[in-house]
Amino acid sequence: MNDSLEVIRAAIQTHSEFVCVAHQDADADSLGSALAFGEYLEQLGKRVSVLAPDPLPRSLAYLPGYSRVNQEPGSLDAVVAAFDAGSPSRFGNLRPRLSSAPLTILFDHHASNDGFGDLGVVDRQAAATGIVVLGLLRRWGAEITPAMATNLYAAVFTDTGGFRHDNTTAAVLRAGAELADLGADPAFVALRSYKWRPATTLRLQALAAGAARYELEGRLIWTEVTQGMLAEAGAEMEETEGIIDLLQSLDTMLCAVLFKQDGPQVTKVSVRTRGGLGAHQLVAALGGGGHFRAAGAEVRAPLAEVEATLLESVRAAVAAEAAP
Ligand SMILES: [Mn+2]
Repeated sequence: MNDSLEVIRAAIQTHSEFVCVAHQDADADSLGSALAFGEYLEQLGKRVSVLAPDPLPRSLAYLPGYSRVNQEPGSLDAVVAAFDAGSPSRFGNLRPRLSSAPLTILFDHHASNDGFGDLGVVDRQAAATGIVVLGLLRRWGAEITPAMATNLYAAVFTDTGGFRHDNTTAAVLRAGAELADLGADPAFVALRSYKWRPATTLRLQALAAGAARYELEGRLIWTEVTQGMLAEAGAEMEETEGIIDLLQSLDTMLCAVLFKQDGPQVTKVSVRTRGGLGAHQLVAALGGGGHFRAAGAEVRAPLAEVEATLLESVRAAVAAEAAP
């Protein structure tokens, strides 16, 4: 779904109140894009609230404007601008706001995007939703403040894994440079994104890495985070963020899978791939989605059941792939 930018701009001009919404388990791409776009709307004289589903990750507290998130619910007549999700199911406790809003505008880059929303810009080639938003703000001649630049830089930086994933193109690096010129501090964003872990997170990472299984000559690596491991580390579920990065650093891996026991009947899955395996295809049978290299799912079933189901199909897919 790609509506003309003029149609979207006209829709923005005719409304006075907006709610900018990040997705469940918000990341810097989703929340940074929502905060930057919210600031742009305020430049236009709009009333703006920025919302994120509970729980809002504390690790994003460095994003400018974080303290305003979820402070003002906004009116039910407000237009909803939604960021960085391919399906309305990704908005957790805020999902009813999307269906009741007079107008929903979606900004996204997921390969699995199902075209929800009344209006939207979905660029499946974009490395981040932050790139989509930056493109709009440029086209519309917005004044990009240092706070907006920092939010968009954090969006682009983290959705490229710190400019390391294969979506790190020359154009993405130029966008990073442009945002640095506009006031983003690359060293500060890098510090807070990848070098700023509480001890509980390190302990949890050690437990999860220690429990990792290596299969098919290391082409498949997977592990789990159980409620017991969280208790042992003194950690919250949001601290699982970096574990999939540990798994996917394995030299031999074609597929890395992390299973998270969110509750007795709720299991979350993260998948990363190399080579010809599409991560979003591997999680499709679980109702999940995402990108070619990174995808996830949330399943209403116990941990052991989800592990058994997904690992069976993943083993078959990995076994059919040539070694890297
Ligand atoms: Mn994203």
